[in-house]
Amino acid sequence: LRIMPRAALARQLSTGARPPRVLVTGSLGQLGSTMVSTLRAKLGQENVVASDIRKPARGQRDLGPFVYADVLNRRALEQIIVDHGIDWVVHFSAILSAAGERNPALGLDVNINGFQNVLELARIHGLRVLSPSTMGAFGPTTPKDMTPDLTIMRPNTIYGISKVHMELLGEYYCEKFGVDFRSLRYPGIISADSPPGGGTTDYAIDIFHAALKQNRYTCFLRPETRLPMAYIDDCIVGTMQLLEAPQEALTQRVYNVHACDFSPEELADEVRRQHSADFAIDYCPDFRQGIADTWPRTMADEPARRDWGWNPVIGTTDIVRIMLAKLAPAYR
Ligand code: AKB
Repeated sequence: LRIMPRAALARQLSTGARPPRVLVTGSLGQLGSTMVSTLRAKLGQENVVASDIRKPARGQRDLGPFVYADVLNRRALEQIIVDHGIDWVVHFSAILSAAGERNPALGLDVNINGFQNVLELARIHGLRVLSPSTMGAFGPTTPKDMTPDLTIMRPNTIYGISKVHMELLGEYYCEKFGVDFRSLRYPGIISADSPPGGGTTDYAIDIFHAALKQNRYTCFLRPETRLPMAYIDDCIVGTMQLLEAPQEALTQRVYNVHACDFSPEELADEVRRQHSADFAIDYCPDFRQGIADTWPRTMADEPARRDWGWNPVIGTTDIVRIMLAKLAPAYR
């Protein structure tokens, strides 16, 4: 892949003279707030501009620069990039799988047009772009176990289709224009910090709130539905590693990442073990079952481990322990 002078400059910035200035889109979403605080701890408060189309909660606003940014408005986005001297964009704005099936037009607009705006601005202004992809980019004909990076990708959800478009377009811009595009295919991400937003893996967060609140949960997936998952700390560490990796280390632009995998019945068993033997779960599968059925059960992620050090350390037992401990005070 061609390395543009601007990319070399960005690399130098990451190790030397001044830290890169980073714009995070969708910063009030499930991953955004943790990513922003991690970036700020590393690069300095002023060097990380958080953005969203919502108003930050009280207290969040004082933590550092925050701007309104609608990724569908290219000129307004460009103004932010120019005014703040942005070097890197972490593009988190997206409509997730379940929300995309509820509103396909919105999913297409935000995920495709929003990403195209970011990528085009990256070309014009020489930005590094990290935009996550997902296991949802795989589809019903993809091999389900130890799914490799390169395989059949024929997703049948708006989310999956738009993320395959993102992956391919990012690779095209990298190859053709030298845009430093990077992406990783997230599994379901579990976090206690902010509520999930319209995903198929949300059950693995909802279950903890329900267990603490009423000691029972009705799951929208069938008991045996195994999916790849990761705790947010592993996810953010990995995202930072890929964001900061030297260009030469990257042998590809999109990487699978997998930390652990479990089914709703296995997660419920662990909740019973750690929280309450009486915890009750029943199952009422809805349209999200149809989505989950098209996704991998496990993903192979050797290239991410080899190229930039992906090394998740938090497994299912720890996830349950951490989630219960973090959420418990809110239900006392
Ligand atoms: C979703 O469930 O849509 C997301 C994802 C796997 O990308 N959590």
